[in-house]
Amino acid sequence: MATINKVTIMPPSDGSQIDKLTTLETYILAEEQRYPGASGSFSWILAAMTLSAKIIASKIRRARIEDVLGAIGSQNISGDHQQKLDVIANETLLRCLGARAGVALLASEENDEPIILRTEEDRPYCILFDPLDGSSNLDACVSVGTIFSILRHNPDADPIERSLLQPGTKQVAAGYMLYGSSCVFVLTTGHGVNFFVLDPTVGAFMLVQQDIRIPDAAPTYSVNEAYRDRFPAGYQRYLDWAHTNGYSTRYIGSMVADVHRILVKGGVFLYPPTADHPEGKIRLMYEANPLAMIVKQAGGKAYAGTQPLLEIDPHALHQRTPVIMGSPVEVDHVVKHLSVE
Ligand code: AFP
Repeated sequence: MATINKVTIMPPSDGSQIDKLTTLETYILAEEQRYPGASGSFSWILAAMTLSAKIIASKIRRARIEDVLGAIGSQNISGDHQQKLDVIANETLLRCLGARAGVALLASEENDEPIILRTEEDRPYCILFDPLDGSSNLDACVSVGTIFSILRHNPDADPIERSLLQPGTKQVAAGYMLYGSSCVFVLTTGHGVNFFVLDPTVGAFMLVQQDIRIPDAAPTYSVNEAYRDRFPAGYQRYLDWAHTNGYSTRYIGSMVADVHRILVKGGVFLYPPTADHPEGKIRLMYEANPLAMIVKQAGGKAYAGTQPLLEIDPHALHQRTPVIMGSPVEVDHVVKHLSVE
């Protein structure tokens, strides 16, 4: 018999390791038992995430029928053209999370400023999220996802919004929901990475893989190679090396989907700086940091150029960062090419 903390799981009769009857809610309650005296607010926050995921997943499935595809004509602070579903996903998360007592601050890619909710609770949390990563792909029915990062609120932060500006190493949990051919919820609370899939027939996320490990190596890179001439020389050297060493390329254009594929199959995701965007495109606080925590917890690596990504000391909520993350051997190949003069 396997145990998830104190929850005992009966082995399935077909000899496989997981009975696929452990829901995300069961898992969260079992996690809570690690911390005697826990108030339960963290579990309520994760329950709000699963509710949001189910709502957003159903909206995406019905998007063409309900005529909520396409842009709304405005841009967010990062300059992205907001899609109708960006707004719907953002409102869903703000409403579900905003109602939870343990949430002090919320920050979203779609809101210029963070939302200060309540800071008087005992040990409250800050939650940062990208409601719908890859949303410019929605019209083409490509996988998109929600990415989130959870930090402890720092009551000494002055002004209070500075509580959000903590390095990725301080994250207490991170996860993503991927709305693809199945709806996936990948979560780490700092003790490995667990993988859940929404069973639409019962309306619950079921644990399908515990402590998922990223393959050490796989000859696949994921980058928008059309920008190659605008990348710094080290990245171009890496691409030349990959071309002559039998590498293959896969690029979806939704980072959450690209990183999920790499988590499962191995490889490396790159979003380098370019001549016109020296900081790269990916947002540090609610895209790169949470995905980097997951990749690292699964045994992978994550860098911003030659600097460990999770160690970046943030200076702004919407700041961008270059990204290299994935299988440890593949990340090392890239970083080695950056270091050569
Ligand atoms: P959107 O959410 O606006 O579609 O942007 C997605 C994203 O931030 C990230 O998920 C992709 O990896 C990246 O942009 C793709 O950017 P390029 O189109 O420049 O390759």
